[in-house]
Amino acid sequence: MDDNQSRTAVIEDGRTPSTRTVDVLVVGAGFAGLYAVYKFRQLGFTVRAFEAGEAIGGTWYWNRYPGARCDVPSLEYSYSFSPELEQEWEWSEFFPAQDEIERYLNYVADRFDLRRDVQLCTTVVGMSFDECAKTWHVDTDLDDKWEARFVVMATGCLSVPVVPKLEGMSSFEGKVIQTSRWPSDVDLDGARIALVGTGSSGVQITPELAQIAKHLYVFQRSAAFSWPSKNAPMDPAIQAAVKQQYRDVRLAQRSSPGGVSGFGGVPILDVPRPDKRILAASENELLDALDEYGFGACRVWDDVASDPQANERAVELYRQMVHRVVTNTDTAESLSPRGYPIGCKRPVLDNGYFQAFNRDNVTLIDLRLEPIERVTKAGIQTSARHIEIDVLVLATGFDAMTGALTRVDIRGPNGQKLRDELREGCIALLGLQFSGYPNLFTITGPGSPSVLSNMVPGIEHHIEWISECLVYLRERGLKSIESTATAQNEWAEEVQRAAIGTMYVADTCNSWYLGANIPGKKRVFLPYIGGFGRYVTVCQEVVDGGYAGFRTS
Ligand code: NA7
Repeated sequence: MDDNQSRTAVIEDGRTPSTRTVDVLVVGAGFAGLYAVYKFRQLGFTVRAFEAGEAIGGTWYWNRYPGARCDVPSLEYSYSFSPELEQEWEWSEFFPAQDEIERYLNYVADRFDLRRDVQLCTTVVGMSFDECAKTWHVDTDLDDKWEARFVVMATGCLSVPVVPKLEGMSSFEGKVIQTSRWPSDVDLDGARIALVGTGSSGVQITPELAQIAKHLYVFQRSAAFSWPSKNAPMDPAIQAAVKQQYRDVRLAQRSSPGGVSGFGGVPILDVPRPDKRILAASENELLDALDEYGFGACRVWDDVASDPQANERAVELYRQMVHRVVTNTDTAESLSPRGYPIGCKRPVLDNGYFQAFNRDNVTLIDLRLEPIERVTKAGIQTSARHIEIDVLVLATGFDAMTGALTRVDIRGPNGQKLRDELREGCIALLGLQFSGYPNLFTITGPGSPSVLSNMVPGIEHHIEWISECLVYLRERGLKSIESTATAQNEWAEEVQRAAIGTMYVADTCNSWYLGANIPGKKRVFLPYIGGFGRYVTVCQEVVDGGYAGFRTS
């Protein structure tokens, strides 16, 4: 970083001509990778981002399935680093759809001339740290070699899809499409479609597929908790008002529990603040709440989040609401969640999910009653029948938070592999850095609020923290920084402690936050739930303490 030009020249002059050098190598070109390029470049570091996709956008490039939409208000799910950008960009809907976010990111890339430092269609496959040179050696699938003093993994939290092992899948003669790898040129009009998976992706795509399919079969393993998103076209008055007070909005985000300021409103939260106990409520009060707030009724009581008995009472209310909406009693019963609490998995926001099951061309297959035996060349054989289909859509989730890190062969100075440590449930100090892997940073990694808060402020905060750290090192002539094992372990304990008593870690809860959707993945609660605001304070205290918990050299 001190004199990159001459280092590059020396290297190209003789020893390893194909090795190229930058100060900071970034993996990924979504929200995080793009801002990293902007920020590090602005501070005078040379930077190169590698992106496996054919275009920028990360999550919002890959997840182009019909109905894909963010569950954070658009005015808040946006960069804060440029006041000009904040004013220029006009959001068209309250919750932004995939294509609008992708357009936004492309606009940002052009607006700040970021593309020249982003290399597309390139997968980083491995990296090892040279202790003497304090440098990472990085390999890509193009067989080119890079050296970088610092590596920033901007690889996303939900970027490695889970492909279920369904017997006979290779014999299927129709199309198989993963929602997170949705092709741009597919036409499903009039097709017989099987959809497997009813998390956010499955719930969002169901009403869309229902409108075009000859018949849609939704294969459900667990019933989802989903709430009507109440999405609407952007109100110009709200957009103008938020733009006028964007600095306050951003400050409020950084001190809030979830990285959302609430300026401009959040329609889904249009219920009174929970301040009463559901266990103390009468049957009439419950019914009144259901009449008034519908699916939102279960959010009105404050003991639901912490008391399993109260939670079950709220789930029962939720089930009653499903029965009110879905006309077929058996289908409604299958769509009614059982066996795990509200607040265990990420809540889903939908746009007519339950209503879709009232259509004649939509059938729910409850896998608890009718499991899949195998996929055949023409369809799916369940324990009860053979269903002929043309297309199999998989909305079966991701190896969340650590999947993209374990896919790269990352080796520390002694040859130790990060993927082995992640398998054991290792959590990064502040979700930013793993002990034993100097100069390697993770954006919104395990141990940070990450997926529990608004990702964009979380990403910006991490990149700004890392940039400040790199400047600190540069100003002092230091070449490396590494979290200590002690500090990392203490933080990992704090991350687990913070989740105790929440439904996220209830005995009956099996979610991707806990790695429970991946066979063999250690059950550890990966994100930090102590609140984004509190986390920002902790990170600042570490800096103020001269990078307490980190070792520099
Ligand atoms: P999720 O939320 O992990 O959902 C995956 C769904 O796929 C879920 O319903 C799973 O059932 C189901 N699944 C997974 N494997 C199978 C098999 N083998 N058979 C049947 N069903 C299966 O992923 P999404 O993509 O929907 O959402 C991920 C996040 O993206 C979301 O939380 C938002 O933050 C955005 P299960 O519940 O495990 O029984």
